[in-house]
Amino acid sequence: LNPNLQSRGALVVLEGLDRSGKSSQCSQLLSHLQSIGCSAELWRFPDRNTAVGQMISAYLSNQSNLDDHTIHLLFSANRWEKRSMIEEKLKSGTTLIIDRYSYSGVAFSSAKGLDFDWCKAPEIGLLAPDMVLYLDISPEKAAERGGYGDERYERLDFQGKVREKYQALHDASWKMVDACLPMEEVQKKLREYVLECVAACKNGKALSHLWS
Ligand code: NYM
Ligand code: MG
Repeated sequence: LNPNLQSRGALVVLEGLDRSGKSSQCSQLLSHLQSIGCSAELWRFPDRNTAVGQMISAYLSNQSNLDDHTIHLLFSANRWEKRSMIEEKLKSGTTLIIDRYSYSGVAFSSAKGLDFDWCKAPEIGLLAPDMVLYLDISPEKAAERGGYGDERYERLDFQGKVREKYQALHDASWKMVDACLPMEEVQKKLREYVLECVAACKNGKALSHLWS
């Protein structure tokens, strides 16, 4: 172990279409990490608890209307308001599992027709995840899972566009997991990836920033 390297927690992001199973997988991951004595927390974006988050929540539940650019920037602001807390957590040795991050921001807004690079711009400088786990599912299969809710974006045709945008965003650092495998198998794969990532960060892997 190089003594100049800082041991820290890992920043792990789960992404995927609505009803891809992210939230259940995230909570199982958290329980697993905690059960093996790893300090970990589960966060999600949007974080609906802040003032900005409440505006986002009202928009998603159709209680308010906002210009597409405006809501995009609010989603981004919601990450920026948590940026320093994320950094503190990681530096204190806590691993963060985050349900959605900047990739959701870009995929959902650009699927509406906003310029892809314009959508990426406000995310520049946020902490880059150490690992992105993408739960891959077709919108048709996702819709079979008890159907979508009533929130904005939860429509089959739109989810298809979001998936295309995710495909444009993903790079070699993403781990693609077939979300149609049995839940336990998805969880098994996710655990393997996360443990690998936690070990790398413990051994001094440096933090980086978007978009890297
Ligand atoms: N969403 C989420 C965005 O449009 N932009 C973002 O930056 C983020 C983080 O919010 N359909 C969308 C994706 C989801 C919706 O998220 C609510 P969830 O995880 O379903 O509560
Ligand atoms: Mg949802």
